[in-house]
Amino acid sequence: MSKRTFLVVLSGLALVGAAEMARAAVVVDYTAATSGGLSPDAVGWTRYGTPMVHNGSYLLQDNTANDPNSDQSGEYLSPSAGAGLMKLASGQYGIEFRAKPLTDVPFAGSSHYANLYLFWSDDSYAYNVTIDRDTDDAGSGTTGGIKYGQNSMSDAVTGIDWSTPHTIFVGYTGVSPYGSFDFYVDGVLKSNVSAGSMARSGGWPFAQDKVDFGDGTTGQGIDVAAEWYSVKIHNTAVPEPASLVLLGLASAGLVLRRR
Ligand SMILES: [Ca+2]
Ligand SMILES: [Ca+2]
Ligand SMILES: [Ca+2]
Repeated sequence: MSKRTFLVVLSGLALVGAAEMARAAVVVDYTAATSGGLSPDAVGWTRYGTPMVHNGSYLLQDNTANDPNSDQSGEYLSPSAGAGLMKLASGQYGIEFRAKPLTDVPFAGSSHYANLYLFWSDDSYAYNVTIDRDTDDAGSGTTGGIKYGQNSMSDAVTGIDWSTPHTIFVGYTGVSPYGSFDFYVDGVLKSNVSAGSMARSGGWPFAQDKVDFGDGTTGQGIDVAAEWYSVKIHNTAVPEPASLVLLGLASAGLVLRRR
């Protein structure tokens, strides 16, 4: 290719990169490490139930320690990400969280999923995912994943070693009639689940265009523990395109240098 064509291509890449950077945004962000030691309810989120403990770099949800003989709940609901962001069949957004489950969520009853979960709603349905330390509930393992559902739980992702925290991104792409969710682990696409499979009937206005996280149940005889590092809402269905951003910057640098 000619030098001129080469420069035009590079300029185009730089523009694409710049446009992507401008378009992609985190619209709701709670990150424990940069919160100044403040819990979510001190920065605009709504708390329900037992507070989590801010441990410097994470929030500790430990309702196993909070009265071992009874079951607590404690969760935080975000501010709005903007009315209409979460729209069935046409919206585009991402729920991102970084966490580490310290105990397993076994599936033995219809409320267990909510002991360690995220919950959000579009204009038509609600969705929830559970952070699952041990996929087969055998007790000792740390290889788990992300599940969805309530009366029955299904695997969205398996094979996650939860001995360390991981960043999960659940990106929604709205296409008629339901669209689907892409599941990323540490920026790598792992699976795609139809939104119709995850949808819970009825709109849930309290969580529309918001995300709720933590422990949402006092029932059924278990409590679990987890570290929560961050919870965010993005206005795109893909994680921050780090490679594209770098490409854009590199291209811009090359173009500038060649002028
Ligand atoms: Ca308890
Ligand atoms: Ca609980
Ligand atoms: Ca489990």
